[in-house]
Amino acid sequence: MQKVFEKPDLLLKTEHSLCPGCGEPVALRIILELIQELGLRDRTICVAGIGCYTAFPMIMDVDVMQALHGRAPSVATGVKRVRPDAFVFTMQGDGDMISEGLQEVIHSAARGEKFTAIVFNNAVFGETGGHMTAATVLGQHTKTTVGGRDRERHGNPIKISELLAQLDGAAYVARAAVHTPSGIKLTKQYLHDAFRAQLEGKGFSLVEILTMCPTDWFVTPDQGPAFLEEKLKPIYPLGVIKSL
Ligand SMILES: Cc1ncc(C[n+]2csc(CCOP(=O)(O)OP(=O)(O)O)c2C)c(N)n1
Ligand code: SF4
Repeated sequence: MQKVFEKPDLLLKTEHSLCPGCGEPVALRIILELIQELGLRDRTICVAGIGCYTAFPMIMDVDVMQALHGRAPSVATGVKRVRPDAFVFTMQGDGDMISEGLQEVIHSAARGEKFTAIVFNNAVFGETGGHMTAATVLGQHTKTTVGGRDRERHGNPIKISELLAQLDGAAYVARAAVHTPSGIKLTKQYLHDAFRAQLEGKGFSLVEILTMCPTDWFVTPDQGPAFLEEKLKPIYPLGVIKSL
């Protein structure tokens, strides 16, 4: 039988410790495929935040620095400034970037730091058990918004891509999702364009990737894509928000 698809070499093994139906391993695979296809492996440095994706460095064959919760953009700033020849990307969750480290990413984008920020937005603090983040959508039931997120009580969700796209230092900003095959293809295209923006020295780039978290959405793994489509996508529309 002819082999038509295989894992990228940079993915050391296909087993992982994340939940069945999680979207984050899908996003990781695309990132590693692109790094391999663009021949960036030897100059890549990833700065990882803290969340379920913190398990990924064990299975990715690229250099990774671990940052404190929310601080990855500041660490990436330092890495890129001392190694301008390196290809640098951050890997954060919405809890890490939008709740705990919002000022870090805003200032990095405003300064036009030349790394690519990647945020896996599943609208919850996944690893610690499914609490509300700044990206939790109104009405969403989490461990800390038991009756659903309420505008008066908990405030409105922050749309990180739209927020950062306003800043002059941001060269490329897009939002993608990995809940369908066409979404996965588009995610790869947006990541490619963000990586290019960095390689051409245009400025800060961000790709927000909506990812499934069936465990903390209290649905079964097979219901994750529909939940993302119905609850998250209307609030977080997909597409390129800025491209200089
Ligand atoms: C300063 C600090 N506060 C809280 C924590 C606990 N903590 C670890 S992982 C995590 C949740 C991460 O959520 P997110 O970044 O959205 O990623 P996910 O787990 O959903 O992939 C939290 C709150 C921590 N490690 N450091
Ligand atoms: S808790 Fe959510 S984000 Fe974490 S591994 Fe499970 S499905 Fe993925």
